[in-house]
Amino acid sequence: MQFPKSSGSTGFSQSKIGDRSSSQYALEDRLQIEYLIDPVNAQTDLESAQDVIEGLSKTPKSLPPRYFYDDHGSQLFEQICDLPEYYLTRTEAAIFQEYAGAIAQLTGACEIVELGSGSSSKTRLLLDAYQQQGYPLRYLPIDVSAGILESSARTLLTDYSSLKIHGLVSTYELALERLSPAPLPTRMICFIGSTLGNLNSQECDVFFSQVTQALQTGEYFLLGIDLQKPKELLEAAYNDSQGVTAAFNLNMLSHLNQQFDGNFDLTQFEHWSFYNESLQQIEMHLRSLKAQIVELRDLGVAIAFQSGETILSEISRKFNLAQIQQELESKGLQPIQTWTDPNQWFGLLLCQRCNS
Ligand code: AVJ
Repeated sequence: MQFPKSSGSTGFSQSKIGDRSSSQYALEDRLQIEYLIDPVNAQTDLESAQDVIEGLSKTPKSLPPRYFYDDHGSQLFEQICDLPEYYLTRTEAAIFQEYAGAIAQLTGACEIVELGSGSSSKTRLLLDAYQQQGYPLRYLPIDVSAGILESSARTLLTDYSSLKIHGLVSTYELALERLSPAPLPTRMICFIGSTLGNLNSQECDVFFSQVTQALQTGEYFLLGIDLQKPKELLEAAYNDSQGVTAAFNLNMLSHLNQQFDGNFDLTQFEHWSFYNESLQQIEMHLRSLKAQIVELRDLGVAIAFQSGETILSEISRKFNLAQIQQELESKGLQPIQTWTDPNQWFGLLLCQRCNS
């Protein structure tokens, strides 16, 4: 099947998923999933393959972090979220627990759009708050991993009987370009879990502009970011004692093997991560344990590694609240309220698109 490329201007495939046995009708009727990318054969997406070739051809080598998230990678990430060292998820969840009601009150009824929805577990706290206010529940999850998008959508629909879901299997960029007008009077784009940390400051700039473009005046942007803190806490969170983060990092290579008929030998690479204090970012690398040549046959490339050579697989930036507030404001996203936890480890910002 051919899926449209991000540059394409025509319509995209659209379907309701699953069987419509009569008992399930109500649930299926509240679910729609659109594929803006082909989740199975992304090698048909030349732009995406180009990323990989470019990243592996330059010095130092790098790969886009979204290649972490095949279905197995998404599962490993869920495990990371439960690790004792990985304070991010539970700290952000605690902030939601405390302030989701305040968020719902500030925005009023709105459609919740979530970039990188994954398992949608924190989103439940928001849905609960909107439900308590008596607002209609509409959710537009966006994720590159079709498996986790579909399964979490189904679970949510079972748990929230009036919820309507319109999911997009898509990259953020593509989804922000293609968002059709909100069915409710207003919309809130959520980018939580500190996924923003994956973008360098230039990419961050572009991303904020894309968010501004996708919003109407008065609509909302909810941003969750990891804040600066001592190096020891940060490095423990990205080098957990059970090795789940290492497995998550290495899984990117197995994803590439599957996607592009590659022959990365996972035993000949190792996980390496550290906090880069001058750039205020965690860096995750995959380090080659020997001199070797790896082929990605579908892409027609052979990549030479020196012993000890690294691939940068992810940056995870740690932010300063005041600074990010300024940047948002300069992009037409006016921060109207911020919340943190008692340790000030994690920050949640609600912004409103202002006119101009
Ligand atoms: C999903 C990008 C927020 O940077 O903490 C977790 C990904 N990488 N452990 C992060 C991740 C290693 C995570 N984000």
